[in-house]
Amino acid sequence: MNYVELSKEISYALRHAPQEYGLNPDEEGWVNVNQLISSLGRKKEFQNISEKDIISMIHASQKKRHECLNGKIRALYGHTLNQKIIKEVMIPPEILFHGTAGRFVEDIMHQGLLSQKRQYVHLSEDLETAITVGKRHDKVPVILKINSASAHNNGIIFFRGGEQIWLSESIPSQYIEIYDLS
Ligand code: HQG
Repeated sequence: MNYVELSKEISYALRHAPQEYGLNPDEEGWVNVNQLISSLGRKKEFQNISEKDIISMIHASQKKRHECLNGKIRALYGHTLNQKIIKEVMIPPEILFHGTAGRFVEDIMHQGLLSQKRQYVHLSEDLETAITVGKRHDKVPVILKINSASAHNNGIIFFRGGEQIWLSESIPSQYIEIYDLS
């Protein structure tokens, strides 16, 4: 069983294209796990997948991207669906990080951090996750430090994503500074 491929396929289905898989996420993004399994089964490589395999895949992953409970499964973050997924509002830690590409920094410092194609801005509690995320966009990423306590005090809403991941509305540039990695 290739857990990475399974994880990517499930992320695609739950974050971006549930209709393609005949799935109808509820307002928190949950779908019926058996419906997902039968839809995945149309592809040769996922023909014999069971709920147990999916749970093992979630546990094997370093990043908690999905949650499977009581016959249902959801992606914890990353959604681009039109239907906005309702997340749990929470008080963020004092500081959060965001890894990005150098070429985006000027715009970010003017417009703030925007969610772009996704439903929320994605932030992380730890530097390491931010660096990994930034490397998806740039060989030498830029790390932004977000003054989340101050943003929260001024009414910006934060939500819980995965274990390391926080979600938020747009973050105006006054709360953002470049973090010196050296
Ligand atoms: C940038 C992965 C110009 C932003 C990760 C980012 C994450 C701006 C890019 C999750 C901007 C969007 C999401 C502005 C933001 N001007 N660029 N005003 N505001 N940007 O992929 O946060 O591994 O949609 O800096 O771990 O990189 O798949 O978001 O570079 O948690 O589970 O626009 O995806 O999770 O890129 O990554 P993305 P992201 P998984």
